[in-house]
Amino acid sequence: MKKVIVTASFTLLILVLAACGGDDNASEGNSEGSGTASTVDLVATNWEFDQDTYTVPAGDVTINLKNEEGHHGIEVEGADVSIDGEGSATASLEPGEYTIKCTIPCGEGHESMEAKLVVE
Ligand SMILES: [Cu+2]
Repeated sequence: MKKVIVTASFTLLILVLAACGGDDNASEGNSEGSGTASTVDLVATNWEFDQDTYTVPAGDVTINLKNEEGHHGIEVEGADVSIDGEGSATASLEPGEYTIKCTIPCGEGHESMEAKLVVE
């Protein structure tokens, strides 16, 4: 019985490897013409973000929030962006400095849980 399982998972592994090998270029071709969209990845823990400052070019910015520890949400002061828990939001941002704040009362460090977003 064990041998069957080992053989099956080995076969699966081969299939996965084969599937990944062929399409390196395929996903590059379908950008939707916006050109300037950029992404900010925030990783939240108790009670800080993984960077003090995030810098992006002006234009459409997609912000992704991941909660690695605890439960946090964010808002970007001065921009129409808020994420409750994990998720993402997209906004068109003018150049300037924005403050990213945690919006969910998450414990003793909540009040100082901030990061800076610099849009250039
Ligand atoms: Cu908080």
